[in-house]
Amino acid sequence: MNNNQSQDNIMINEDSKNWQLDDVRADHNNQLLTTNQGLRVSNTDDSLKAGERGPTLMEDFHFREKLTHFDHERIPERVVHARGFGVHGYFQAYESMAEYTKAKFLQDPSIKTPVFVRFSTVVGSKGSADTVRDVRGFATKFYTEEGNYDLVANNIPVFFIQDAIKFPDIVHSIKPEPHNEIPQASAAHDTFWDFVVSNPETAHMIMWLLSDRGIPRSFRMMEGFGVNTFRFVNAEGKARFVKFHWKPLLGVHSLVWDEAQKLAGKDPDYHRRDIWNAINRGEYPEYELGVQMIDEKDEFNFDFDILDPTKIWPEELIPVKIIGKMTLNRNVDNFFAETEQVAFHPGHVVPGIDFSNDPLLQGRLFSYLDTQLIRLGGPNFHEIPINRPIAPIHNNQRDGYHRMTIDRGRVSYSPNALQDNTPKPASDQDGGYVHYEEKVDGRKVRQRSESFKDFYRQATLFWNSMSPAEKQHIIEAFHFEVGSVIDKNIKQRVVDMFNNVNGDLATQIAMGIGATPPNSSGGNDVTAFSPALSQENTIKVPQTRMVAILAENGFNYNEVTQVMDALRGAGIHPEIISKNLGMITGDNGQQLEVGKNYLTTASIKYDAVYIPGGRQSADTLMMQGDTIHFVNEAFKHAKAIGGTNEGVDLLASSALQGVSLASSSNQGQLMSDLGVVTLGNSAYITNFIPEFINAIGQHRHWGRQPKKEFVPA
Ligand code: HDE
Repeated sequence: MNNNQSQDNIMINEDSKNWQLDDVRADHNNQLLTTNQGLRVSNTDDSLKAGERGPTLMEDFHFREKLTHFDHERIPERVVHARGFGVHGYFQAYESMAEYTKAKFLQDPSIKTPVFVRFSTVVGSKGSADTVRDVRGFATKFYTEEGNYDLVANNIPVFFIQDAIKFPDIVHSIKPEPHNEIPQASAAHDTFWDFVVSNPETAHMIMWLLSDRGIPRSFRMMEGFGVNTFRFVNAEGKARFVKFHWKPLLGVHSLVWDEAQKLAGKDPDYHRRDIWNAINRGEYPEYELGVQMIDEKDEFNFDFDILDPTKIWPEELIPVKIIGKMTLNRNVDNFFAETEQVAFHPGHVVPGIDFSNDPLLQGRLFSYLDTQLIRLGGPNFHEIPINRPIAPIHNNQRDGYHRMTIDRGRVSYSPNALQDNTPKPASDQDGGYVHYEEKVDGRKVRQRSESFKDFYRQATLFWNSMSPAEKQHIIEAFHFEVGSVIDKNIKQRVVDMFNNVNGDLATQIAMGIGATPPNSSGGNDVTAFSPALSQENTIKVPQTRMVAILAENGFNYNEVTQVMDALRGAGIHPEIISKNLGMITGDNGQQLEVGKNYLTTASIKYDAVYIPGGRQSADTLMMQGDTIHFVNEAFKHAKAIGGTNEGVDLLASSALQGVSLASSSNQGQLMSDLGVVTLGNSAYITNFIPEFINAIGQHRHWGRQPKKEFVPA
């Protein structure tokens, strides 16, 4: 047989994967019901019985097929990252990266490479809540013309452990405790903190996990990090160490802990709903791909080991070069077929991307393939449509569970003469993958490199880089997580361990959890900080934010419509909330439709609140406990709040401590204080609107909580 080159020459574009999926999409609209054998079914509501009240008959093949299929509907959930949400999109390079890598999808800015991204939490079961405190997975499959490349990343740039052999231990410790399967999707329990204090290499990752990064506002507002050190290799064979970054164009933003916990009950699907709705509205999440590169010759020039996955490469030291952009623009047709069956593997690489000896990465290269075999039932998972590369597959692998390909011919071995020794290995020039020829020389030892043994200095760098509000959030997270631990010895050891990071931090932790503060001052000599680590310095834009407008009959129609139009114009989504669903009537007799009532939503689902004027509306709102609670909760969560005219009266009767409001004696006054924007007279509404939009874009207004700001002990 000839290797049919023309058949294999493929043109990749954004829609290539979508077209490929067309082969397996099934639309059952307006069709007659059939069995899986294609037999038309006359009744699917009554089983076949011997008499109307008699026993069901074995003969009922339709009943047995339907129930058997149902009984087998589930596959094992992922052992970690069980709860996830997948979306399609495409990636485009900004410029050719040929100087650094021969990976074709990074060469030509005109090529749109299709991608599939699965976001996930790590610890919880498939049915757990989205907003728990956890690391988020951010796994991307690039369907390139050279085969699939998987960038299996997290939203935190470091990991708990340094060697993959400890992975079962860390995961066992953080999962629900085995005797009673409690708690679900949470690190706040004894076994996890026992692991932490027994493994000081976890210190840096714990700082990130307990920071705001552990409770993202949205998948659309998270960074992604490849964590492990990889290699770029160019066409000349020159290699560089590389770390991968995703940077969201909406900035990096988080929830607050109280909000995250409440959302877990009120809307466990908060994150998946958020990205699903955004994509359906055409607000496509975008992330820039960045790389940090280190020359092979500079491998040992840093005060940390560049192969250690508990270390970042500080961006101020090794800048992130932005090399392209990913746009997520299509939701899945079917969750199971796509999101549940997608199989990622850091070993899915293309020429130009290679590995390092990072011991975590080396272990991952084994684990991901192994896990797919048990989860997806055999070695043919690459044939499941979402996993199929766009590049053609030719090899002598055959058979196995659920084989779909009908391989023709009698040759399934190599070398062979009967088929002119095809399919034959491709040379480097033909795109054959050649591993980077790293020189390795060593004794077989079960040991950790001495250069991996600095566990605290970067944890201190992280702490130093946090704003006062971020520091306070970390302390409160310790109070919750370690406060939930029962064993007093473990609690004390947490204090002692984090005294190595920072003495003030350890003292503050101790005070909240009933442990003894350290007697030595603690910490280390790191005084540096990295601005790139603080979310305070992230992109802040109002686009795609959700605003609740609280109104009742008699609301000021002109104000509300002007504000809604302006918000929409700024890419913000206003929604009217009222006691009852249906229509509410404004002060001019015109009506607007209510989006939600107080039972079907809550302030935690919005980024900001606006209370319009209208005497009757404001008076009704002031009588409603739900409304007052809504406003107070938004205030507590540091969200933007707007009020105009009589709406300001409602704010005045809420518990917005320490905030100055526009006064009714100065009707034209616009007041903007700590993210609360108020106006006495709607004639000046055009002044109010930009100020309110600006407050929304700030994400949160931490200055409201001065009493809670971190005060060194
Ligand atoms: Fe994973 N990891 N992991 N991991 N990981 C899995 O593979 C593993 C690690 C990450 O949406 C599993 O298909 C080992 C780091 C993501 O389907 C499993 C080690 C990072 C996902 C596995 C690590 C990740 C996984 C479970 C060494 C950040 C979800 C299901 C300690 C770079 C992918 C599966 C998806 C999933 C093993 C550490 C990211 C068991 C042995 C570091 C995003 O194979």
